[in-house]
Amino acid sequence: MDIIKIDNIEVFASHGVFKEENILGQKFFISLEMYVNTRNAGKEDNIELSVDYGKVSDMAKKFVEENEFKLIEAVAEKLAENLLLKFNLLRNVKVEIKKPWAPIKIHTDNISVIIERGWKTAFLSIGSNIGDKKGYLDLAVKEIEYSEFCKIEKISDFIITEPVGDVKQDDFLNGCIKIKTLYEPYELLKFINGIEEKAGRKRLVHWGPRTLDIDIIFYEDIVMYEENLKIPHPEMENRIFVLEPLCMIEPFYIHPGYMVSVKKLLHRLLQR
Ligand code: PH2
Ligand code: MG
Ligand code: MG
Repeated sequence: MDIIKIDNIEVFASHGVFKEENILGQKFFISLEMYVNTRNAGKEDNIELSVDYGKVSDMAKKFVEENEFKLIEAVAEKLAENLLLKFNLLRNVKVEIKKPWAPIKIHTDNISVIIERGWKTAFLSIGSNIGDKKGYLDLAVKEIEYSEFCKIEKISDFIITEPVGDVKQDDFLNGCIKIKTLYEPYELLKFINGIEEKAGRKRLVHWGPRTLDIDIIFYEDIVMYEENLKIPHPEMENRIFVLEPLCMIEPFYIHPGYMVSVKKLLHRLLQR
């Protein structure tokens, strides 16, 4: 990926754990590596097709000067977030915050924090089998769209599916959504649980009827198997109601545990 790089924007600001630092202020340096596809801007020689480094440096300087944090970790985190939200073509950003005069009792040339943040791809499965099923799925889409930390890239058709599992219940309406998100996996889980709550979801019967269920199917190529969050979704390969809509929007996405495409997983499931 192409990079636009800015080294050592000098600012005078008041970040620090000690109150003397907040009162007196000191020098900081901001360095940025911005991952932007510059192909079109380069071919067309047009600034509108790239990220304007003048605007970025102005914004970064202003942000670091006008806010006050205790930690340079927080300066870096919030600055990265602001840049990713403000500049549409920015996919990823590496931020370094240097604090060369940090008041510690030994001499160093410099102390800094370096972080990399960016828009991550995730796939969500949505389902409903109580009341206004389409209304609930539309609500999920609307809430995700509304969050500045998520951008919807693709939505599958919604399909009617028979309930899977032992509980006798009404048919489901199911779909899949591809998003880009600034949330990390647990933050994304908390966000979608909030939407389920808004839809009046009550957790009465395990695998029972629900107004709205939102599950994380994939998050980049992360494989995690923890008590409260398992990615990829451990049942997805057994569920037509996940694989069929997923195949509509991204048939060749590779399952990072099995290393086969979702199209192949669907094919195998249908042959069982
Ligand atoms: N969700 C379940 C259990 N069974 N069956 C269908 N058809 N669709 C679902 O979304 C579904 C299910 C648990 O999440
Ligand atoms: Mg589920
Ligand atoms: Mg769920």
